[in-house]
Parts: sequence; structure tokens; C-alpha cells
Amino acid sequence: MNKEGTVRVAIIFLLGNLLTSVSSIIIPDPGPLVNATVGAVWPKPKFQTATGNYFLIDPKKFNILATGIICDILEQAISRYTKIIRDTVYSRLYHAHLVRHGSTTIKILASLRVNLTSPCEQRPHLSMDESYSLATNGTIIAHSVWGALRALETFSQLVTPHENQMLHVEDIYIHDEPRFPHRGLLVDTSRHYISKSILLTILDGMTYNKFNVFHWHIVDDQSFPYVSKEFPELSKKGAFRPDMVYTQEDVAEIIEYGRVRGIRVIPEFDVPGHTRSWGESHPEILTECQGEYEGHLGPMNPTKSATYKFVDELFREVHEVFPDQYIHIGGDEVSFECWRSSKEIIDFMVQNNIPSFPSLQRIFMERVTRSIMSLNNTPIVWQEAMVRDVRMPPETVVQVWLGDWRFLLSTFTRGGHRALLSECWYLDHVQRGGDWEKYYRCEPLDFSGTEKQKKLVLGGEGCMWGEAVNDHNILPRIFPRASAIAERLWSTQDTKDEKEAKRRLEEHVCRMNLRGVPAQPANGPGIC
Ligand code: CP6
Repeated sequence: MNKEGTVRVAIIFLLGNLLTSVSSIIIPDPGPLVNATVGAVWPKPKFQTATGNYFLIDPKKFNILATGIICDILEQAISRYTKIIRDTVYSRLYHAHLVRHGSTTIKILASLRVNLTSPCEQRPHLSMDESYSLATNGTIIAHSVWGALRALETFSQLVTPHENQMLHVEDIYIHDEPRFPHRGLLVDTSRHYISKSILLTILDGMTYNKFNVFHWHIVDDQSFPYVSKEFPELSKKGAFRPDMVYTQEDVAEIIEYGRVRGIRVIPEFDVPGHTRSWGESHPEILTECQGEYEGHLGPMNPTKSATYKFVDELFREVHEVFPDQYIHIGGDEVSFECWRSSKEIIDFMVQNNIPSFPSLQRIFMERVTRSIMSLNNTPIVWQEAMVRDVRMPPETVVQVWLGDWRFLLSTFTRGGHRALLSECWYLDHVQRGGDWEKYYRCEPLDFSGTEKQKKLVLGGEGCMWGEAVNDHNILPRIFPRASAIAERLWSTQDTKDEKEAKRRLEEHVCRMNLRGVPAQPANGPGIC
């Protein structure tokens, strides 16, 4: 309806109400739009119900109050979201598909009260409680600070601009919690160096999508940007340039930035393959290839105790620097060509009755896993580290990235292992047009297995491998395509309506843009 029409209806409606007895100002809405979801929250909450009324917020006066327990994490979140909500005035966001019907009583919402009922945990972890209840008439209830963070994100997404520098929020009740506890994004900082400020913006984007794990694939064949305290020569010789590194201060800042947003930082130091850059300073731990590959360095040398000593010492440092319970130790794509060419390796295998290269790799992974466990950390590995005669400790988490993922999830969980899915969530594979739908359709529980097996699927990760991205394109490549993954991992299994999702996602892109995340268009014409 055009503006004139709205005004005319408003006058008729007002007159009608004046003839009866009204105590508050009542105006009509622009007209009914049916079959639509109220608000454009992404990822979609588990349960929501709206009254059809709405509130106005005066951004200059609005505040968020902690009425329960308070701590640094909550305090910082309150100031972040107060600013985000106030800044919404300047946006051109609108709920394109807002449901409005019947008359609406205008009420001003002066403040939002956050009632946190339990003391704050210091760090996010796998089994943190992220559930919350939110009534936009002014109350958030959460039993953990992580739930309070998710609730504030949801509330901020419900706020849209209104006329006269006011804000609008639907009167709505939400109860929400995630479907999977591990909702990750892998970022590869080895193939191209990604600046710290871009990584922090990625963490912002993750927050707006309720992701909770930053899987930092920090080093690989091409470069070693992590500045080790124990072995500074690794980055001195292995980084692309002396300034293309992450210092201890940078790493601490990224971990802290994630912590206060309920995002775990899990580092990956991929061994024994993908380690060419380590060889710039420590060639002695890699295999010297022979024959056809003479003069090249291959995967780590699993025959030398010096290799294990080095890896143990590095992982002891990693354990101290990265506080998460989990450490990713890779184990993927070990090239056996170099091992095959090396007399030293072959002799070792003969002497020790090692029948095959996969067995040799397994012996290496078992050895490294033992040292991770002795630090009281839990290892995550890529799928290759697990195939064939699995002898990894049962706690090991396996990440599926290649091949028939349904079969693999079925096999690993039947063996009692916990698993993560990534096979269908490769953000470096680009299709024409908006290609979020293919990520959206991938359902992690769509494999054959018992209820018990399904419970072992912890979630999954979108993977932003670094070959084709740098500071200039990584953010729009991740967002909003990873948003589809975020919703699959957060929302209920029956959240499948792509037409409905598409409208919400368009608005979510506008919202991310407004908040400083340069997300690309979702698909086709946008609304902002
Ligand atoms: N780097 C590392 C990579 C990949 C893997 N590990 C990879 C392989 C194939 C595709 C995408 C990424 N670039 N260290 C595999 C987990 Cl298609």
C-alpha cells in the first residue's frame, strides 16, 4: 500500500477508535501479509511466536540492563549490542516480509533486561549452554553467559528502523538453542597471509551467524606465519615475509576476541604432511626424498626420534598458547611417494615389520596423539588418520572432508568416534550465481545409523581454504555463503524452506554489511 493509502486508512481507523473508548493511540498496520515469518533472524530460532503488536525504541534513550549475574563477558556484550541497536537507525534495513495485521498499540520499549541466572564461565567449550529465552517486551533469560550472548544477537536482529529516528521491534517470544554444539569455520592462513584485522572481522561475522568455533588452519606447506616462542626460526624462515606473521600478542588478541563472543579458537598444526614450510628452518624433521624426487623434502620423517621430540615440544607450546580443550593435528593427504623413495624409511619399515605406508602414518599419528593426550588435550584429525585399523583413542574427533561422507560418518560413529562434517561445506568451491543453497541442503544426520551414532555427530565446519583468497576477497567469499551452514547447524532439522530462507538471508546480508562485514549478495537482487 502506498503512503497516502496508509494515511487514509490510519485516519479512518483513528476516527473509528475515537468513537469507542481508547486509552492508547491505536494505528493500523499497512495491511496483512500472510504466510510469512516475523522478523529476519538468522539462523532461525527454534521456537517463536508473535502477538502482532510491536514496540518502538528510542535509540538515544534505550539501554540494556543486567538484572542477574554480571561479568566482563556480559558487560562487553551489552555495550557492543547497545551500539549495534542504536546504529540500526542509520540503516536501510527493513523486514521485507514483515507480518502486519490488525491494529497495533504503540508502546515504547525503554530497556531490555538480561537475567543471567548462573555465574559466568571463563571460556567457551564444547558443551557450553547456548540456550536462551527472549521476550521482546523486555526480557532475556539465560542460564549461562553464552546463552545471553546468543539472545542479545537475536534481539539486535529483530530491531529495524522506523520513522522519525525511532526503531521498531515486533512483540515476539523466542525460545532457542542450537542443534549441534560444534559450529565451525576453518580459515587457512598459510596459502595467503590474512591480516589480523580481517580475522577479527571474520570473528564478527561468525558472531552474527552464531558460529562458535574458529578452526585456525594456521600453517601449511606454503608458509608458517605462527611466531613460536620455542622455535622462532619456524616463522623467521617459513613465513612469506617477516611482517606476514602472527605474533604471540596477535594470537592472544584473537583468542580473547573470540572468547568474549563465545567462539572457541582451535588451532591446527597439520602433521605429518602439509609441513613443507617447517623444513625451511628444520629440514632434519622432514623426509629427504630420493630417486625421482631427489633434493625434495617430503612429509615428516617418522623414523627419527628427533621428529617426535620436536613435535612434542611444539605441541606443548601450542597447548599453553591456545586454551581450548581440542587441538587439530591434521593427518590428511600424506603423500607416500617420498616415503616410498627413501631408503631410510623402507629400511625402518622392514626392521619394524610395518606392512604399509598407511600403517606407518598411523604409527606416527598414534604417537603424536599420545603426546596430545598426555597434555590433557583432545585431538581432532582429518579422516585419513582414522581409516584402516583405527587405534586412535576413543576420544579422538574425526573430521570428514572427502568422498562418501554418509558412509564415513556411519563408519566412524559405529566405531564410537565423535565426528564433524565438512565434505559438503567447501567455501573455496564456487558455483555461478548465489550458491548458498547447496550448503543449505546438506544435512549432517542424513546417514544410516542408530540414535546413539547420530548423537556422536558434534556438528561441522565450513572450510575456507586459502589458495584463492586473500585480504581482499576472503570476507565476501565466506559471507553469506557460510551463513547457510550456520543455519543448518543451529536451526531445527525441518528448517528447509529455501524460499523463506532466501528472504531472510537477503536481509541478513544487509545487516552484516551495516555492521561492517562486507558480505556479498546472497542471490539475485538485494533489498538494501
Ligand atoms: N589443505 C590441507 C587443503 C586441503 C586439505 N588439507 C584440501 C584438499 C582438497 C580440497 C580442498 C582442500 N587445501 N591442509 C584437505 C583437508 Cl578440494
